[in-house]
Amino acid sequence: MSARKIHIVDSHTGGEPTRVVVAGGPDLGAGSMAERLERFRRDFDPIRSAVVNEPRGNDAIVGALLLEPSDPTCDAGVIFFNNVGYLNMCGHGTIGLAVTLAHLGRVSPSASIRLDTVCGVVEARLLEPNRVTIRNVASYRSAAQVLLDAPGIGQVYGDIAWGGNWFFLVSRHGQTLRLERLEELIDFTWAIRQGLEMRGIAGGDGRPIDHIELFGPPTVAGADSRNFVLCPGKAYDRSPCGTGTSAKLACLYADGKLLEGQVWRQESIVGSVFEGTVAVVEGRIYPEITGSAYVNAEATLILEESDPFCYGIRPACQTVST
Ligand code: PYC
Repeated sequence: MSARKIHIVDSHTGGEPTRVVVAGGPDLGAGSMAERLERFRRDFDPIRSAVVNEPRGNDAIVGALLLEPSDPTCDAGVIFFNNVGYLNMCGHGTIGLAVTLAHLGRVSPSASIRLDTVCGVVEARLLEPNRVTIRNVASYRSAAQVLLDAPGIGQVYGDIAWGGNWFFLVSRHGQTLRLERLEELIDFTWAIRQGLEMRGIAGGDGRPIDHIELFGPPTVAGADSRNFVLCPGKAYDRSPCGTGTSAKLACLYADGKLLEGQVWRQESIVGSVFEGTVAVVEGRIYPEITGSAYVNAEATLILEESDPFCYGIRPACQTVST
């Protein structure tokens, strides 16, 4: 049988990688983006793993499968995925996708693009070849200052907010947010994640809270805050996290600490910065996030069935002998 070939373009947004599948991905047929995501999960999950996991990728990469939109007002559709599954939305990935489409000459370097995502339409405006503003889906806080007793770390309070994914946002945690403390920060946030699961604390729509976000003082001039974001597969976000910053903006707005149009500069754990504002339309909060992305590779992945790790290194592969 001949090998499957998948053409990808890699970029990073504030240090966080995005791998756009531009050709050779799975045929998910017609239907809404949510229906196609379910088809991806059910019938083609090994391809997700092959694209982002080792030995071709790594835990931090977010994949973006480029598709025809199901919403006719959109220019393209996209399904985001990671080392362990699928994302509803991805802010850094949307910025990376817009820069990638410009790099490929599929849109002009000053284009405005409407993207059909699993959780709604997201707009991306290219300001410069590498700089993009996205208007995210409506974001909101579903619960404020929820008390959590987490294994090994005790009590923490966090807000629960939606920014295209569900986040638990913690400001009082006693942690110093420095890259040198990566292992401690991962352990701490993973304990929060486990605590949320153990205690059945979920997002406003009952779905799991699979992103944890800590906030601390900024280190970059002009930034308002620094964050550390733990992603669902235990990787940390190198960027300030587009959906996480959206969730933060929704909380700040709800607390009266951010006005419509006022700029919030969110620094990441590696020192990259997103600028965020909110627009309020009919009472709903639409975050706008601006960041920079750079294309850094184009490649063809080869999926050769005789390769014992053809579909990536996953827990189920651990018993495969080479
Ligand atoms: O930028 O929204 C984001 C994101 C989610 C997970 C990793 N990055």
